[in-house]
Amino acid sequence: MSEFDLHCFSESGNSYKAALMLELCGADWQPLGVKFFKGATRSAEYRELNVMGEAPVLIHHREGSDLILSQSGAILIYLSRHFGKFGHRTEAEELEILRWILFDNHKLTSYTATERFMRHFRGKKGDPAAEFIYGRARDAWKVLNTHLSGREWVAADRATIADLSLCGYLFWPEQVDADWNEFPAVAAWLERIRALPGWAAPEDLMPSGM
Ligand SMILES: N[C@@H](CCC(=O)N[C@@H](CS)C(=O)NCC(=O)O)C(=O)O
Repeated sequence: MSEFDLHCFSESGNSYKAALMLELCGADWQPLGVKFFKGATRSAEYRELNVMGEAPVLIHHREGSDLILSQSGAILIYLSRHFGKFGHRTEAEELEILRWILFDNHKLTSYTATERFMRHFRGKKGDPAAEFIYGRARDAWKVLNTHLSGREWVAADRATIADLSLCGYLFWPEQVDADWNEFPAVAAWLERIRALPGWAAPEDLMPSGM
């Protein structure tokens, strides 16, 4: 049995955040595929595991009691504490990391994942609601690009879980309809993340949810 199980699927950037962290930390982990596109997260069994009906869900098999945790931000914080990697060194860094994880969950990932789902997976390009959400995603990419201009990493002088959270959907430029040439600081930052030892693409870490 692996030390960590991750309920996840390869099309899920939120799952990817946790999977990438596990991989970069050299964890003993295995993906447990969620057939999201067949409605698996809506089943009673899955809601028993996670009342929110979302992937990812991390299970840490520990002596005595297993930990079951959802929400990629909470999972990243837990894993960074557990492995002593990609975390903060000062209180200011801790708050800066949290600030960017909250921005990611509220603005960057939420709009990017939703416009990708509607426009790429559901073919709703041109639909006013989808275009509105796409505009909001682009606004969040602009914020990230401005922040990263003149700096290498989001929240510290090295990669942290803030970077791993924000990049969750950004290695699919065609699917999210982004031309990173328009956002050069984001493009350079994605290349820095790609160069981290152990980096792997979502499809290399997790099975498809189709
Ligand atoms: N804020 C959550 C978002 C998780 C999320 O929305 N996961 C998607 C897959 S990427 C999901 O399972 N959605 C199911 C649903 O919304 O019904 C996180 O960061 O883990």
